[in-house]
Amino acid sequence: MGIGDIADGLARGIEGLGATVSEALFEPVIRLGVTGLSRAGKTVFITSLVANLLDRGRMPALTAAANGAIRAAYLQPQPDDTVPRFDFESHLAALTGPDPHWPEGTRAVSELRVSFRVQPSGMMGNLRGARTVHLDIVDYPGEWLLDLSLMDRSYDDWSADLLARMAGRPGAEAFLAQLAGVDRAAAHDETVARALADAFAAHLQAARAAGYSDCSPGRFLLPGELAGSPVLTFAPLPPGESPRGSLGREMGRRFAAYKAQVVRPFFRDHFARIDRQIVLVDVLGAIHAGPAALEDLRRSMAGVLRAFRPGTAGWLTSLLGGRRVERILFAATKADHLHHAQHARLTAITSALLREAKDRADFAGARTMAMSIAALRATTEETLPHQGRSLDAVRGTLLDGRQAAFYPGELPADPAQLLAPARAGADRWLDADYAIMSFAPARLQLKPGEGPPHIRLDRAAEFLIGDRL
Ligand SMILES: Nc1nc2c(ncn2[C@@H]2O[C@H](COP(=O)(O)OP(=O)(O)OP(=O)(O)O)[C@@H](O)[C@H]2O)c(=O)[nH]1
Ligand SMILES: [Mg+2]
Repeated sequence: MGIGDIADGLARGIEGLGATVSEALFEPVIRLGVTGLSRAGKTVFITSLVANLLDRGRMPALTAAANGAIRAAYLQPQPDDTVPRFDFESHLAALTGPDPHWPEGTRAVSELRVSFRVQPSGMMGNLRGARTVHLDIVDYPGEWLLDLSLMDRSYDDWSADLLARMAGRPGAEAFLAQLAGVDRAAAHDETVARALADAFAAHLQAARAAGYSDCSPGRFLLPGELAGSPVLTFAPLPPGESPRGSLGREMGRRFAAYKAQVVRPFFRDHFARIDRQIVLVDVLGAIHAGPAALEDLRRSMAGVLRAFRPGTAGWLTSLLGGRRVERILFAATKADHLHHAQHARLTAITSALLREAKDRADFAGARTMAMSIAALRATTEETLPHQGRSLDAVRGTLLDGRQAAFYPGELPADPAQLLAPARAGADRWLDADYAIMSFAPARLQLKPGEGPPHIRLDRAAEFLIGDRL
């Protein structure tokens, strides 16, 4: 990371600051970063959070909502003219309409601004008058997040790591077979490069479909307008010489171009100036998928969160122009799959899973917290009799419309009971079975002033933005 890069980051930061009218008018802006791998629950979280900020009847733990300091909340045209607006209305209609369904996976970046008119009650409030606070939120495809972990890696380093892990994964065989017939020192040939890149992309798609989290580069999964371009025509190669004009040299160059022209601008434009961050993790889904998936999730999240390196001179920090993320919430999503009696255990597992990132953030002076949440509660709790004892279960509507009660298994009180075997490479959980069900969103009848039902979304909001309202 050179000085030039840092200067670029700083200049952008200042330019960005000057550009928004509201900041020029001293209306404070909170930029909330919503971080999470694909399917972690970002789009549902943003939709439900915004709906519950507009209609605050279910937000008792958000102090400024409960005590009436928030006089009004409304959606604003977003600050960036070149970023599409987050389609809040369509997502909300999908979740809360007569035929409730989950939104589709996100394919492009979008943005939304919620503005609050805030007047604290009591004498201070009356003296100071009402003020406006803006909350900016960005949504993006989770696939792209993993690219963060590429930034501080060289092409050879990345290749070696990837090739070491690839064997046995879906689609790897076909790619490795092609690779065996390729000489990295041979003169670059676009046909060879394209064939390799296609086989590599096919492998990533297949691995992702099989539940692996660490499938990057992200644009190989969701190329958008970059499909077929040279920045997406590379693949990992085994170590060796790369003379000028060789395949190895060209692949290395494209990897560097991918980082410089695709990854860096994305994070510069959308993650710069983040004050508050929520890291959403589908911990239950990974536990259900088994030890390998949980370890894969742990490693992927550590790789991603390392890039934020709060407090040190990481490349992303340099883009932030010295600005720090002040608060980070680590949230296990979809907690409505569990009876609340088990939420504390899920939270403890989440904390332990993200321990490395949390310690680093704590050390750098950010406030951190872990929590189990459901952005959209799709179940109700129920206690079922079972072989002379009772099981704390949940009930919901399955995707095919049937009703089902469901007991997901008992999470251990000690997170190490899951994390240790996962790290050690166990191929299944020894003394427990964890199930998960795909529930559809429940059909709702919202009263006026009420947002969609959730679990601890109000506490999450209080931690993330409560002090600024
Ligand atoms: N039961 C339950 N399921 C949820 C909740 N939030 C998300 N889900 C499930 O998780 C899936 C993914 O949620 P999204 O919000 O689309 O995930 P995302 O992080 O935006 O995913 P990408 O757009 O692919 O990056 C949904 O389709 C639901 O099946 C929740 O609060 N409760
Ligand atoms: Mg999404």
